[in-house]
Amino acid sequence: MQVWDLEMIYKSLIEKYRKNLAVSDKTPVISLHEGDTPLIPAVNLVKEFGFNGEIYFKFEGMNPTGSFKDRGMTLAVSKAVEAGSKAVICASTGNTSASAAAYAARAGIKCIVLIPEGKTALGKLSQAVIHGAEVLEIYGNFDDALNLVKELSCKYPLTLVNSVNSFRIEGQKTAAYEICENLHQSPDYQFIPVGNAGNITAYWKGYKDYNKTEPKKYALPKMMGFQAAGSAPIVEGHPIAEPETIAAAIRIGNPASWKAAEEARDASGGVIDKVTDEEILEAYRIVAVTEGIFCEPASASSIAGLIKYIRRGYFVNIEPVKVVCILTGHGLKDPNIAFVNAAKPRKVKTNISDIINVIGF
Ligand code: AN7
Repeated sequence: MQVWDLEMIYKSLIEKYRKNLAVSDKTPVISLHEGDTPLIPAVNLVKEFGFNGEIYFKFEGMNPTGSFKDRGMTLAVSKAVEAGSKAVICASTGNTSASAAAYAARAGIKCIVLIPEGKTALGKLSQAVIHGAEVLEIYGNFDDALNLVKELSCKYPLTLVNSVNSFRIEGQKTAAYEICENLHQSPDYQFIPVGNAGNITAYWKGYKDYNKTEPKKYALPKMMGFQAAGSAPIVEGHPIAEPETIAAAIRIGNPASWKAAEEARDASGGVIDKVTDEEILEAYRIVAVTEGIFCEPASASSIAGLIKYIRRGYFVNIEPVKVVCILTGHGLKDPNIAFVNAAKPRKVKTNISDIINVIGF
């Protein structure tokens, strides 16, 4: 099969949503076949919690580099190349750097990433280095790194590909389109992790686009964002100087899209709330064990938020609802966390009776 046949079968995210994105015939499409991720009904979770309605997981871990960042990166890097850029730069807790490195490699341009020292999951770091990015660990946190790359991209010919680059948000809004296409309506509630707050902003934008289509069948969902308790600036109402959480991807103390996230919350009648590391890890295990879905801890904050609100009785005495939980990244990004939070493999002798003894049959 020739490559052009493959291009006919698969439409890149940019091709699929061309009319909704700021691209022209002159935009080179840098794609790794991102998007079109599964919307998985959480049938077991619904049973386990006796939930009054439907729960779906939008599993963004199925994107080519294993996170939702690819939706924004395909557009940001394509536009960078169109503008003649020879290098992209970003700050990252891990997933942005993995995605930027891959798309820059595909485009044949340089990628420079600044990450907080010692806090990046090995899976993400390994992606950035193998794609040939220049990876700089700074003695500071994500917020320090973001300030530095903003300044560097102003002073040098480096295109910033963090979500302050509006093409990132534009690309990421397509996930909301896919949900509406799959459900033939919008969900009533969307639960989503909040770190730098770009993604909640992007989804809100996507739902608003769909809400404008005629005939009217796409209402606006309530946006339910969740920060980790030790890194919850929007919930606390002030920046957190030294954010902490086991969910390193959302260890962010001063989100770039703070205002836009509040706008999404308020205009939708939703909430931005926090969940503890214990609640995040519980949700991380529950979704793995009951649904067979392995997401990373930051992603599990959306499920932790949903479980917290179910237990609190938030959905009692209302009509059955449709809920979508965004699982932003794949669990394989950070296998160490899984090992610390699950039963260890057991060693047995090489014979049947010992094996039967151990498994208890
Ligand atoms: C798995 O990679 O900020 O609220 O630098 O990796 O749009 O920031 C990652 C964030 C949620 C939060 N889930 O999304 C980065 C970075 C996962 C993530 C978020 C991130 P935003």
